[in-house]
Amino acid sequence: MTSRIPNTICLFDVDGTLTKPRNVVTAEMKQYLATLITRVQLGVVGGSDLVKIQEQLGNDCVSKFDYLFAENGLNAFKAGAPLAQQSFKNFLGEENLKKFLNFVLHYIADLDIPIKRGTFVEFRNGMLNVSPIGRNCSQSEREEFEKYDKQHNIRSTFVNVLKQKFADLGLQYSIGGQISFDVFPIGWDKTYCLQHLPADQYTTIYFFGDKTMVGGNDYEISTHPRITKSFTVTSPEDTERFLKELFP
Ligand code: M1P
Repeated sequence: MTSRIPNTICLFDVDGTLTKPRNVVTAEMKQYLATLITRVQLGVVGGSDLVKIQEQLGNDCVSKFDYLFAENGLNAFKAGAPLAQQSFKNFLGEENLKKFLNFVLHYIADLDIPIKRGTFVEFRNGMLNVSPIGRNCSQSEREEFEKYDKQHNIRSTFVNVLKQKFADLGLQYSIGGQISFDVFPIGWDKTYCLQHLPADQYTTIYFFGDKTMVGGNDYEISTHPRITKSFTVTSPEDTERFLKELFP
């Protein structure tokens, strides 16, 4: 691979970019990327964990790209080998984490909502997921909570309290689903992975993603100053079409 284009890398989102959403990569796309990597460096950045990315891109995917960034780069691989690991727990430290969790659990205990179930906090590697009703509610209970929350702003009020109380912790909050919100450090979106691509070695970075609109999970990286050009794609076929124009 000595004759590859210098200082240049193509970075790909997974869902909707290299694969159809929640699908497995096609044999054709795999073959195309295997050819392309002889000409230019390739990397993947996905929000999912490594297991999920391997389900979509194949068990051998870590060795098929120059860089593979699972969980936006919290779990990073270079040339098939582990490069760096980071976690929410390491970021906050045990003391701050305990204070935060204690406050969250007290707040939920004091919340007067129609029903509560179990698993009020799900501890993930890169974030906490907080649910006032509890994650193991049934589907119908989930839908009821969502309606109740729209009327009573349970989650947004909770988030505002946390923002004030823990303003010094550098956290951001996202109310994306029906029954919970996510808590994670500011900047732990897809731009997180760029720290693993040294600026003097990578002067040209092409990014390909389908959710590049404001609020989409590719937005921050697609507008980052280190991205030379961002391609908004509608499918894996669209990604391949752009690549063939870029690297005829
Ligand atoms: O993808 C949006 C959200 O989906 C789930 O939220 P909920 O269970 O509240 O519907 C969670 O996986 C959450 O982390 C995620 O942001």
